[in-house]
Amino acid sequence: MLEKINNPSDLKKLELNEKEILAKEIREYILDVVSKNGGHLASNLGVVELTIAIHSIYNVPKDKIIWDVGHQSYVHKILTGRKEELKNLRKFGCIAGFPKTKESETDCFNTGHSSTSISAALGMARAKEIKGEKDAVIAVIGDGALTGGMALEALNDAGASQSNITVILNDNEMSISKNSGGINKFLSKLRTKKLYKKSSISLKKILLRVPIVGRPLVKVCQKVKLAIKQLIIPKMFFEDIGFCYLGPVDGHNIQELENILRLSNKVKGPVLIHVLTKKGKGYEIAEKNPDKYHATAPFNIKDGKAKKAKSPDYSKIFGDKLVELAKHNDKIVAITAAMKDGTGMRKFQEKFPNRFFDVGIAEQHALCLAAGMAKEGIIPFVSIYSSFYQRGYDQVIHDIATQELPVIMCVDRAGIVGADGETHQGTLDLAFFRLIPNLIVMAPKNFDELKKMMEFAIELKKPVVIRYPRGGEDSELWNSNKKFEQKNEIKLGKAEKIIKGKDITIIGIGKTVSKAIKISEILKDKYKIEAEVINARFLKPLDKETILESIKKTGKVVTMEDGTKINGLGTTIKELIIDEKLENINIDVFAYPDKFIQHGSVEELEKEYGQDEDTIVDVILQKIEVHS
Ligand SMILES: Cc1ncc(C[n+]2csc(CCOP(=O)(O)OP(=O)(O)O)c2C)c(N)n1
Repeated sequence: MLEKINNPSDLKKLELNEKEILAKEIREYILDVVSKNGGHLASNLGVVELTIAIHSIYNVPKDKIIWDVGHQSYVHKILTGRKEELKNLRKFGCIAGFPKTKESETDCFNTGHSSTSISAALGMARAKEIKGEKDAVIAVIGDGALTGGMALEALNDAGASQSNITVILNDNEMSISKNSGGINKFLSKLRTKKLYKKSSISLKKILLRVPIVGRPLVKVCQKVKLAIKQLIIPKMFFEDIGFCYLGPVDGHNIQELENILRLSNKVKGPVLIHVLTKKGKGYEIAEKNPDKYHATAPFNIKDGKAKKAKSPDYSKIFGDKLVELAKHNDKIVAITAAMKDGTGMRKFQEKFPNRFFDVGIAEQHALCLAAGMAKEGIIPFVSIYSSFYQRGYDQVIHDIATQELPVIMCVDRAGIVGADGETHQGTLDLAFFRLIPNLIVMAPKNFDELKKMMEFAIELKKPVVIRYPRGGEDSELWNSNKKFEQKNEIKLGKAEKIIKGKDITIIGIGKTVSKAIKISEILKDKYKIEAEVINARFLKPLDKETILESIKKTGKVVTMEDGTKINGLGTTIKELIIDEKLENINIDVFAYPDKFIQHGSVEELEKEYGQDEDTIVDVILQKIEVHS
C-alpha cells in the first residue's frame, strides 16, 4: 500500500481497510528508519491513524496543519511526498526531524519548541478571516504540550474568538515521561468518558435533539455544540472557555477519526477534538517504555537495545552529583520542565521525591518558581536545555537577576546538539546570558569541573549559570596520564592557565578547552609552536588579569567557543582588547556564524563551520607565519 502513496490525493482514494493496511506499513517503515538513524519513535507510532485521517479529510497545502513540537510529523512527511527522503532522516543536508516550511509547502509552520501550535493556528485563522478565505486551520497538540503556558494563553484567546480553528488534542497521557500537573488530572477525568462513536452519537441524532430545525446554520451549530456537550460531557473546562469539545475518540480507529473530523467541520467557531492514542503503538517494546523510545539513538528492532553502548554524559554526571549534594544539604531542590530523563534528574526524583518538581513544559514557571524558593532560603537547581531557556529569558532577568536571587541555572545541551537541528542547537545562551546584569556565567571543561562548579554555585549565593554540552567529556584526554597544570579550585571570575606558552594564546570555555589543548599539542609536536592555553571558566565575570597578561606576552590570540560569534567569549575578549587600548593584537574568534545551524552530526557541523581542529590549526599557522 505504501508504495502507492506519494501524496495525500493517493491516500484519499483508498478504502478504509486499505488505510488500515497502510497504517501497519507506515509503522514498519518508521521503525526501520528510526532504528537506523535514531529519532523520535514513540510519538510517531502513536499518530499514524490520526495523520492518515487528517490527510484523508483535509487538503494541504491549502488547509493548514500545525504539528506542535513537530517531533511527531514523520507520518505527515511520508504522506506528503517525502517517503524516500525519510530514509535519510536527520542526516546532514537531508530531511529534518521537525516540520520545515523550506522543506515542503505542506509544512505550513516551523515547530520544535513546544506549545506554539494553537497561537500559530489562531493567527492563520484570523488572517484567513481578514482575507475572506475559508480553508481549515488545524493545530495538533499533545497533552504534554498543553501544559505549556503559551498553549493555555492561546486557548484563552481562541476560546473567546469566533475563529474557525480546530485543535486536535492528541492525548497519550505522556509528555516525554508521564505527564504531570492539574491539566493532566483534568484530562484523565475526560478519558474515562464514553468514547465517541458515530453509531452511538451521530450528527443526525444530535440534530434530532435540536428543537428548532431550519434556523440559520450558525444557530444550528450552536445547538449542535450544546447537544454534543450534553450528550458527552455535562460540564467541562474547554466548553466553558468557548470551545466546542468533541470526543474523546479512539485515536487508532481511522473511521471514527474521519467521522469526528467531518463533524467538526460542521461546527462554527473554535473546536477541540480530544483524541486518545497510545505512544509507541504497534511496537511493544516502545509501548511498554514510551519515555525511553520518545527519542532514541539507533537500536536493534528485535530487542530494542541501543546499537552503541551509552557512555556517561554531562546530564548523568550532573544528576549524580546533585543527589550527592542533596544528601548533605536538605535545602537543595531539583526543578525540571518536563525533562527529568534528559537532564539526568530521575535519580533525584527517586531519592528525594519531596524535593523534586516536574512543572510540565513550563520553563517560565520553572524559573520563577525557583526564584520564589530561593527567596525563602531554598537552593534550587533548575536544569533546562539551552534552547528552551529562550522561553524563560524574562524570568531569568526580571525574577532572578534583578533581585540577585541565588538560583542555580544549569544549562544542558549547550552548544551544537546535532541531529535535532536548528530549533534545538544551543548556540545562543552564552550571548543572551552575558547581557544580563548580576548573572555569573560559567562553563566546565570536563565532568570533574562540572561537579566543582556545582559545589561552588551553592557557596556563591548568587544567580549563576552553568552551561555544559550534550554528550560526554573528552574522556581520552582527561583520563590520559598527561599532566596539565590544572588549578582545580574554582574562584569567582578566575580563569585557569592549563599550558604555558609564548607564541600564541588560545582561550577556550567549556567543551572547547579540550580542543584547545589538543590543538596546542599538534602545534608543539609538528611545528614547535608554543601555545599558551587558558580555560576561561567564566564568561562573566571574565578573568581580565590572566587573559591580559597572556595576550600582552604573545600578541596573538585565538578564542574558541561552542556558540554564536555574537556576544560570546570572542566578543568579550575583543572588547577587553579595545578597552585596554592594546595595539597590534592579532585575534581570531572561532565560533558559529550569525545563522540558525541546521541538523547533522556534531563533527559534520564543526567541519561545515570551520570549527574543527584541522581548520583551526591552519588558521593559527597562517597567523604565526604572517606575524612572526
Ligand atoms: C519549550 C520546550 N520545552 C521542552 C521541549 C522538549 N519536549 C519535546 S517533546 C516533549 C513532550 C511532548 O509531549 P506531548 O505534547 O504530549 O507529545 P507526545 O510526544 O506525547 O506525543 C518535550 C517536553 C520542547 N520541545 N519545547
